[in-house]
Amino acid sequence: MKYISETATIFTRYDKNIEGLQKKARNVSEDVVLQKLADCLVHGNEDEIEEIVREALVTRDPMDVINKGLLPGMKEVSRLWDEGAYFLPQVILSSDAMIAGIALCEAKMGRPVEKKAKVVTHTAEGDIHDLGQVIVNALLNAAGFEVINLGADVPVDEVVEACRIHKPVMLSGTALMTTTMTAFPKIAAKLKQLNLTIPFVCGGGAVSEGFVTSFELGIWGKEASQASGMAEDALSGLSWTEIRTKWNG
Ligand code: B12
Repeated sequence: MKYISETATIFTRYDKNIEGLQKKARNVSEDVVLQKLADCLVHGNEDEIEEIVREALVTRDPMDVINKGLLPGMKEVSRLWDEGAYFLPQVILSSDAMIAGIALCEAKMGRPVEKKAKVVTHTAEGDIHDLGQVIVNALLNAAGFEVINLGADVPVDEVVEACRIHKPVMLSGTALMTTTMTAFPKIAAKLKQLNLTIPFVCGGGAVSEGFVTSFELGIWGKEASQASGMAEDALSGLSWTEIRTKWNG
């Protein structure tokens, strides 16, 4: 019978490993408070994040808090995941902290009483990665658009039906997986069949410009910050082809 002589490596405290890796997270800002915010996100500390976001919002613009603190922090989380350092539990904690932080920024931005026009937003069928969509929602709201938020994992027909009912100036889609982004051309084809030529801005880590511009109505959204500018263009009467020409290469 064989006996194992070295047992030290059999049981691994992943939480202890992660403590070390978190210390290796890169600094993302020279602003002490924004750095504290990014660190808090990397540690997935939902309890503390609210206090730090409130502190940051005292003297900073909510957009800066999102773009210079929360987003770079989440990029570090993505990097740790890509390097195999983080597992699902850590990423879930970080994304919950991110959502809590964005909600506070959104509340601070305030919402104009009169809405300019409707924009339908969704995350693709089968996909629960909704952080990009949450940011897009916050920015569109802040820019005065009425956001019809369908949430995540939305069936193709539900998206099409929402467009038929609400007649939005723009449709937004987010997909983080190669398996789910295939919903976008299906939605676009169904909209075309109904003669609903709504500019359909598709973003999310999985989608590329080449993919999105390969189907009619599709416009590639690289950064969430483009969403309100694109919606303004749609509101001013630019067609999906004109918006694509303006924003895509
Ligand atoms: C966070 C995360 C999760 C979280 C999601 C929490 C949430 N509420 O979103 C949790 C832990 C739940 C999760 C689960 C899973 N995940 Co995950 N996850 C990630 C991770 C680490 C970060 C993604 C993220 O949120 N990025 C930050 C956001 C802000 O980026 P974004 O959405 O792309 O948005 C930006 C732009 O694209 C743009 N944008 C987006 N939408 C729009 C719209 C408009 C209009 C505009 C203008 C712009 C725009 O603006 C934003 C920036 O400004 C990535 C790794 C990575 N490197 O990306 C993996 C990743 C996406 N996950 C992956 C996988 C496989 C999964 C799981 C299947 C794992 C599992 N085995 O269970 C499940 C998915 C279950 C499902 N059915 O969806 C894979 C996908 C692989 C692929 N290409 O198909 C990735 C790439 C990891 C990897 N390298 O393998 N995940």
